[in-house]
Amino acid sequence: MNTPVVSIDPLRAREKAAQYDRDGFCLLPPVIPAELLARVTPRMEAVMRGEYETGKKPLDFWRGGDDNPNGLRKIDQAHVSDRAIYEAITHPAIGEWAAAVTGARRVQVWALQMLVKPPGGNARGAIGWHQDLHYWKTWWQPGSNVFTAWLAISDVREENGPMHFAAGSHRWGLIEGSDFTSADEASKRKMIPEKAEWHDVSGAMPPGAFSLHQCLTVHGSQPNVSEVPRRSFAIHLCTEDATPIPDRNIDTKGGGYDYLEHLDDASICPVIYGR
Ligand SMILES: O=C(O)CCC(=O)C(=O)O
Repeated sequence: MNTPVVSIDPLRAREKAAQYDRDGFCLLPPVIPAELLARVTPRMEAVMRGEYETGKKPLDFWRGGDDNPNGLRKIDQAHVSDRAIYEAITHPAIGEWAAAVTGARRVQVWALQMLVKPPGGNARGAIGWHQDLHYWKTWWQPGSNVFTAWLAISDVREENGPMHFAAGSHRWGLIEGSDFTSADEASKRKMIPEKAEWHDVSGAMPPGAFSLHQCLTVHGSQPNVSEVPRRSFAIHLCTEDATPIPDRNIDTKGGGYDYLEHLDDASICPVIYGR
C-alpha cells in the first residue's frame, strides 16, 4: 500500500463518495503545492511550443477543431514529454482521493489530455456536452471502472469556462448525442432522456484542486471569457475492475493510437495508488 501523503478525514471521504455515487461526480480540495503549480505552468507552454524536456513527443490531437489559435488546445499524453507535468498528474494525493471516493484498491493513469482554453471568449474554446464512455467504448469492456480526475492548474472560475456536470446523468445509461467538439449549447437538450431532468452543476475550482467524474456523467464547458488561459489536465484513470477489450480494432499502423498497449509502462501509464 502507498504511504499516505494527505490525511483524508474518513467522514469527508464518505461524504465525497456519497456525492460521487449520487451525482456522478464530486469536487475535491487543492492537493498540488503552489511550488509545483508554478513549475508546471511554463512547462505546459513549452509543450505547446513543441519543446519536449524528455525528448519524447506527446500526441497532438486537436486545436479547437481546426488550427484556430483562439480554440481549445488539447494535447494528449503530454506527461511523456515533461517531468513536471508527470509529477503533477501523478501526485499521490490524487490517487489517494480517487481510491477513497471509488473504493478502488488500485488506481492507474491510462490516458491524459492537457487542456488549455485560451482567453477572449472564442466559441472554439467550448467543449460540447458528452459522456466519456461514448469515446472509450472501443477500448474498455462494458462495466469497466474507468473515470476522470480533472485537475485545475490555473484558477478556474465561472468566467474561465469551468466544466459543468449534469448531476445524476450517470444513471441515464449510454445516450445518443455526445459531441466533445460541438459549441452548440442547445445540443444538451437533445441528450436529456424522457422524464429525466437536467441539473447543471459548475465544477469551478481553485488552482491545484480537482474533480472526479464517472464515465457516464454528461459534462461540457463554455468558452473562457476572462483575460487569462484556463489550464488543466483531464487524467483518465482505471481501477483493478477495468478490463481492456482484447481484440481492439485500433488501426495503429494507420496513425491511430492504442492507449491500452502501454498499461505495463509506468512512464506512460503510471499506477498512482496501490500496486
Ligand atoms: O475541460 C473540459 O472542460 C472538459 C474536459 C472533459 O471532457 C473531460 O475531462 O472528460
